[in-house]
Amino acid sequence: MIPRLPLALSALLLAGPQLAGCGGDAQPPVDRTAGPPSTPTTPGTPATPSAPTGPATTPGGTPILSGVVVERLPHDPEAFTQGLFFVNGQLYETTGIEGQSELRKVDLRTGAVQMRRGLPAPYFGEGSVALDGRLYQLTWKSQRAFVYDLATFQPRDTLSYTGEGWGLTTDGSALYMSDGTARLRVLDPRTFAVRRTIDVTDAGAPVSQLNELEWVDGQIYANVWQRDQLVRIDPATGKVTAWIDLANILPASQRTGKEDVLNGIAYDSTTKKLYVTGKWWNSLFEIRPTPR
Ligand SMILES: [Ca+2]
Repeated sequence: MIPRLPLALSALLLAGPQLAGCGGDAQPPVDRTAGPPSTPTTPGTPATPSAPTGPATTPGGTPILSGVVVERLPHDPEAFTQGLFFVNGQLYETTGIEGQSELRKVDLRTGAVQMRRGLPAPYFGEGSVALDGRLYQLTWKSQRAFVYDLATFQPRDTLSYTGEGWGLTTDGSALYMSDGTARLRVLDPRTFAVRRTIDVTDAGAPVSQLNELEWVDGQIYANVWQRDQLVRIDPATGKVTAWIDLANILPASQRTGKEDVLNGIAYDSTTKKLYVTGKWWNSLFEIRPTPR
């Protein structure tokens, strides 16, 4: 916690509406203040945005952590990242856009694609995760999930669901799926039957636009679409237990203007390192959520 100095208080008031965690109609992100998400970030934003500064909580009292950058690694700027995860220290990624969607096995250190498989049109690839040697890939609006052999990327199964498919993660037993709303589905990995749902709220208000997901030591981390912040969710209650601020993690001076939004969270349980990237970003960042 930080003392309520005048500077800290004014930062808190300024940040309040963006961090209140309302639904999709809320004013988004820090990015929106500068224009569309693909444009460079606001002039005058802090030179070291990932430093642990700023308000320590939202107006509703939820902790805000800073995502301090530990290491910056290469990422394919042609990857419209939709899903990102590790299995035994190996990084995997799924990408989107109709006609360009892929499954990828990726070298963490170099960003090189070691194995790939395209998903043909009309499918628009979305989130992904692996469980028990099966790689699951969602599609945006086709209501189909494709299942592949993780080792070979050979197709194994096709499952169906209602609504849109956005993000996917696993606790090692069930799958957790987002669809752009504030509700996560807990799915049977063999059938995609819905075991239960989780309504995600922050200080009582729904947090919608939940996108890419990651299970990290019993908590779910989620990208909030078009925000430069992650939420950390208690899967038992759906309550947001922290915001992780990644505002301008990709510095404006290093953007080409093509970059879309932050998306992609992967936790390597073998090293206990947490990584994030974005759609068409040229970098993958190891971050450490740090209290302010
Ligand atoms: Ca993930």
